[in-house]
Amino acid sequence: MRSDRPPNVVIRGYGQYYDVLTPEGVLRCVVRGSLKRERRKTDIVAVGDRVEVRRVAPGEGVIEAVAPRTRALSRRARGAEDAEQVIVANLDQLVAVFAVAQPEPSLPMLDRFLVIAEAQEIPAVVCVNKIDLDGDGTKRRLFDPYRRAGYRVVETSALTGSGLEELWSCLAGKLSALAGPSGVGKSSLVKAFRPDLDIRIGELSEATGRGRHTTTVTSLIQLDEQTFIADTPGIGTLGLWGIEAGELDRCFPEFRPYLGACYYADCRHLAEPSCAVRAAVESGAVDCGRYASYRALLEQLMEEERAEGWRRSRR
Ligand SMILES: Nc1nc2c(ncn2[C@@H]2O[C@H](COP(=O)(O)OP(=O)(O)O)[C@@H](O)[C@H]2O)c(=O)[nH]1
Ligand SMILES: [Mg+2]
Ligand SMILES: [Zn+2]
Repeated sequence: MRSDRPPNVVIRGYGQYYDVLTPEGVLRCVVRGSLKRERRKTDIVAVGDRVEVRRVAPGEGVIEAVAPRTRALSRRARGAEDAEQVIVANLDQLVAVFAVAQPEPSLPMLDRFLVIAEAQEIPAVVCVNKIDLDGDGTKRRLFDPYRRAGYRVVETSALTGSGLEELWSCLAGKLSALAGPSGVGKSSLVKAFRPDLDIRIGELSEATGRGRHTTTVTSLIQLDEQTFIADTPGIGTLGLWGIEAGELDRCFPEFRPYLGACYYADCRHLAEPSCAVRAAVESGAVDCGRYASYRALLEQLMEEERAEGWRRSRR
């Protein structure tokens, strides 16, 4: 693909149609027939893909080719027989947004997002918003374990503008997905960078606002020529699919220095003797809240694996 001009980026998908941002504006595109006939274990085109398009009419085009993806955030089935469903292609990082208050932060949910990012090898950043509600500075301390685990933690207030420069330095030139519960200020942060856009503040996402299952639509918001935010209501519903119980420990970066040191090579760090991870928790080197999340997620994965083994045995 030519690199002497800004590439065309898929910013939204609607069934068979994709909106592609080109230097000449947005084109509503279909996918070339011969591309569709290639058998692939992944979506042919996804939001975030860099593509070659041919304009066929004003505002309309055909996607002729798709550049190889650097990485993708996807829904994966555990079995290799099912294709993955790409949520965002070429994602540079996941930004997990939580508030110090209103709503109170759910650290187990943060841990889940971080595990999903680690498992899919997507760099993750934590954004702690609404620091204007943390007058005495105590609530933001809740996020210290994440700094110690090696994550970048950016403190912001979309209300006062505090920390927005640091957040910008972390977003600039990248495609980032914002993930976080509703009400933490994701839309407000995006609006702070693009006040001209019609971004709704204080609205429930479609997925939670309606009492039924809705297909989650991902779209890209352009902050500047090379900076994009993926508005992905779907991340909240991402299961831990595709993660095996035995690889969960690696998804906690601060556990990694200890992983070779347990007595049993396949130690799950529960009740096994001479467990280096548990020893690190007891000495305070590993945060006990993070370890509690590990146990809860492991429990869930082992439960899923048991259920799956049972289903398979009945086939
Ligand atoms: N105090 C305070 N309120 C904020 C901040 N950012 C957003 N809000 C408010 O929090 C509510 C939810 O914001 P919104 O951006 O819609 O959150 P989203 O659901 O994550 O997109 C709105 O009433 C915002 O005005 C902040 O930094 N400080
Ligand atoms: Mg919002
Ligand atoms: Zn262990």
